[in-house]
Amino acid sequence: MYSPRITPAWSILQLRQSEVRLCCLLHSGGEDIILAKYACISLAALYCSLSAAGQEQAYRGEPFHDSVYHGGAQKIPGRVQCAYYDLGGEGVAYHDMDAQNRGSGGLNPADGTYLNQFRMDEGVDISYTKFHRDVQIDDSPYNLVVPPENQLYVGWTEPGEWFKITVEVARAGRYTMDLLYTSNGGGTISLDLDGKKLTDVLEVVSTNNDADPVAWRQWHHWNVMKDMAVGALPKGKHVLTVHILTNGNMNLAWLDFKQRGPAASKGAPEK
Ligand SMILES: [Ca+2]
Ligand SMILES: [Ca+2]
Repeated sequence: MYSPRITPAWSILQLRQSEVRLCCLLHSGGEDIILAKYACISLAALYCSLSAAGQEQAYRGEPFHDSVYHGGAQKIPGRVQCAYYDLGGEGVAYHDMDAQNRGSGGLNPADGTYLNQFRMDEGVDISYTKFHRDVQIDDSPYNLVVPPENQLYVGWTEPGEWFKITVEVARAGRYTMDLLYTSNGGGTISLDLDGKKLTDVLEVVSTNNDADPVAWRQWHHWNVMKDMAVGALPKGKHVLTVHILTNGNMNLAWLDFKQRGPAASKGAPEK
């Protein structure tokens, strides 16, 4: 069966049980001569064609940039900063459960400083690591790994939320990632690449510690999960989506991508 590429020039003439009859009017020699072209296409093929067309035009986000960061798409291999998720807003570059930024401009009052006001008008909830306070926050002895000071991170995560990050992959290959995070009670995340599943469900191990006498600090016990499975990444510019799947209550700072082998693993040794 002839399967034309479906463009706005085609219109549906007739809908049958499992196929549609299409018509495309072609102008030839000015407006006087109009040629009609007909085709039949199965409903399944029509669905695939429309889905592909939808995906081609879908993404309207762009790499994050501001007065401090103007490096464009974040680089892989390397550390991908979660707080530098793409520009584009709710429903395009991210989905957050509420429009308020509960970190920037909230917990961290708008005081004119870069860190307190970082992306404060966006729904994704962002904060940064704080050291040397009267009550230790992100430099407490309950850390498993000491994070950098003033490290921006995506917090107040809830199941169903996601954010997209445009990345530039220097070399095709198989990758793993290290994750700098906290997790009050454990949770799961997953990654998509260009709208398609990249990873299985990734378990984020709890950093809760009953020995900590300060209840709210359960959200500030930092750790790095090493070598989380990612899989094959193709060379070039791509859009990564981070999904919060279950439990939430995670703070996600960076994803450090490391190449572990060539794209096709035909007996090549692990590096
Ligand atoms: Ca929010
Ligand atoms: Ca949130």
